[in-house]
Amino acid sequence: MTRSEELFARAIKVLPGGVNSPVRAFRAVGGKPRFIVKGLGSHILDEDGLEYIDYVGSWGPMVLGHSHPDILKAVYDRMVNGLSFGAPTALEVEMAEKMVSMVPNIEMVRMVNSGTEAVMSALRLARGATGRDKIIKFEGCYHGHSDAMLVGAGSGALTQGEPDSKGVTKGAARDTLMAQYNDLSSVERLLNANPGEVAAVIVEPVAANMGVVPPGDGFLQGLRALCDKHGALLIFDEVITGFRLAAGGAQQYFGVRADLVTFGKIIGGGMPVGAYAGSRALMEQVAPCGPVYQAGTLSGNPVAMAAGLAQLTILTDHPEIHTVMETSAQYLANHLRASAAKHGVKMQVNQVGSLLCPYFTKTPVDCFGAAKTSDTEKYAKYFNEMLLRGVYLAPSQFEAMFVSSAHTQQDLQFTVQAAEEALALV
Ligand code: HOZ
Repeated sequence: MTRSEELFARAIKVLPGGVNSPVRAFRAVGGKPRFIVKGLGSHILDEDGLEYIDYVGSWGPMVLGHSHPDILKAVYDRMVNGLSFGAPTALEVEMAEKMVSMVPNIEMVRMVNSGTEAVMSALRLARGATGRDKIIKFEGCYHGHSDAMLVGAGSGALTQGEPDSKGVTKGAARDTLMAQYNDLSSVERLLNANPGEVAAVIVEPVAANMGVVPPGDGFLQGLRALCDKHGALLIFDEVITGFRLAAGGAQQYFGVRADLVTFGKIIGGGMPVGAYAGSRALMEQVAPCGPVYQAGTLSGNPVAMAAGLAQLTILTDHPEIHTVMETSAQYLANHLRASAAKHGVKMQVNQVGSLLCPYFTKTPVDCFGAAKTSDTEKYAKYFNEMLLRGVYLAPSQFEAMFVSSAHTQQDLQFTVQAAEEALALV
């Protein structure tokens, strides 16, 4: 028995499924999860001393790779002075100023503790500010696990085959309306059928929890126009795309304005954190300024702020990082396509910025329906062959592959060689 297997055997006795978040249980790909002891740059090391090139990157936040010395130093320098006060610290102000300076169209920020919390709070704010109840989301988009968002959800809910979770009351789900990603007419129909009732349309500007599905030409612009026409707010869930696609996130990358933006783990450099942000007029609806209540002892936690601020500072000091990551992702995507063609594997590779995803299907993947045509058994086989060769991919078809600025040319070459071998076997 390996050390990871031993730990997993213990884990399943005390943690549901042996894990604290479903996808990492490896159920979608078979086999046992690897227990990680260490990460450095683009590599992670497991309990058995096996090393992998990591393309999960803690599901997105490790844009600079693991254990970046500036981030570790910021955490250490902060933590020796205390871990949490439940009172304001200077770091929260600096962090909010930094985010406002980087992201277009936001004037104020409220820090929370996770992307789930950010979305839940932004929806409450949208409802409070508009006096409307309904929310439009897209099938296959994932916005964390708050009740109202566990309807047609992507990520683990989709992998698990339960896009509508048990335990969500009809009442909580009733006001969530479902549209189809990249299909503006589906949004328009819902807005027309619910006049004056839709508080917000929430979207992942790049859908990255059903694999990676880029917005089609005019889709995000069309959402903006529809929201303006119907008096609804447009919420960009940038838990994955924020500060990753560009310093200013998807708003900058696609040139489309959102009313509210939600962020997650990336603004903590890997520490647990989230935030929502928008115009002063909207954000001043939040307590203690306004009537929309939301609070949290660990919100703006100084250690998380220190890590996040260090990461965002590096991103602003080195504006070339986003191009470097995008170029690496393009390299991987091109080589994957070439290897698939060489071995007669029907594959689509979607790539936007530093996000990519190979789908085992002949159908171009531009929507949820097309994503579901992927042969998930083939993905599982491919995943395991890559793992055997020392490449750690998302243990589910319906997640993204995350490239960081720490991935070297050598890593990329190793990865495409491993993929070449794996694709010959699927
Ligand atoms: N929901 C995350 C993927 N989109 C997975 C979280 C985890 O297992 O850490």
